[in-house]
Amino acid sequence: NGYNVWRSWDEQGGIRDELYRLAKQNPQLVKLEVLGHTYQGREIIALKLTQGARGQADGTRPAVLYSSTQHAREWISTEVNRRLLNSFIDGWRANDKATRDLLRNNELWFVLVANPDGYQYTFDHERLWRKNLRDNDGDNEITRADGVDPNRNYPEHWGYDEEGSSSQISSDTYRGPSAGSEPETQAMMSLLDRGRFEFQVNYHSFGQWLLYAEGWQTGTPTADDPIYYALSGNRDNPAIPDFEPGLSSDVLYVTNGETTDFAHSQNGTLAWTPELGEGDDDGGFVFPDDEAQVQAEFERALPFALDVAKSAADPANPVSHLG
Ligand code: 0X9
Ligand code: ZN
Repeated sequence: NGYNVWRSWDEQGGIRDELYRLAKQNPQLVKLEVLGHTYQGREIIALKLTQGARGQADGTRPAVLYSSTQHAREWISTEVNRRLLNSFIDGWRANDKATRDLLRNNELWFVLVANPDGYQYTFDHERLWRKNLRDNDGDNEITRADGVDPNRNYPEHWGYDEEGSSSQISSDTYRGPSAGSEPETQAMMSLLDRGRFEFQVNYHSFGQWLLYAEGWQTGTPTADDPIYYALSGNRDNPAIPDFEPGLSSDVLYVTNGETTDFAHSQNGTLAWTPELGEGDDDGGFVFPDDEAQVQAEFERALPFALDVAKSAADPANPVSHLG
């Protein structure tokens, strides 16, 4: 496809193929589930990793969801999450004791591309596309007027105000015609609503933030704060180096109809939105197509991702590599 690192959804050896291959090669560990289909008919795929994955009913072990690429152009989030998925599978295959223990006692779920239509579109047509591919104006072609922001469509304070999402179809934060209207939203909801996820890590880019829910809220302390603080670290010593942790509305901006807010308010899931990669408004979404830099970003994000997995069994006593 002309890139060193990035792989599209549809291409041979692309992300979809890899998910099927990993499931096929690791039947004892991996269960693949099609959560739903997009407007253009692409599958929205989740993998569950746990020992004896296929014989073990879902939700019987403490669960964590690692999701990514709701926003089509945020390729580094696919790639970091893909490497995380592979690191667990590789650790299992290599009989690494810590990995085996984690996967015996927990369910780790992965949705690498939550918006596969949009993601594919960024490879084929427009690198900086963000939303899904709903044909808002019904003219049978995709233009600026189309697409819904998958991260503004959830039935949690949906449409709460015009600042945290938009009613304008051409806006990049268009919230959709109704709460939960989008197939991508419904697919993710079918997973989030199934049982309790202790934690969700919803990778986005960019900005080097470690945001936590709830996005529509401003500065309200909650009973969950001690766990958020323990796992996120602080400004001087954040859980992902150089990522400023904080309530998303404080450090970034307010949102509504947002995924992690839904997970939190509906099911008590504690959820983060790491904003991977640095950059500015022009270049930030286009992470360098460079293996060393992509791997470094993954390695930077890894200890926090592992902390979350290790903490799922007893969230009230979080385990942090920060000590
Ligand atoms: O606006 C968003 O959806 C996210 N930023 S991005 O630049 N990747 O589009 C931030 C969402 C943060 N919201 C919550 N954590 N609630
Ligand atoms: Zn995003």
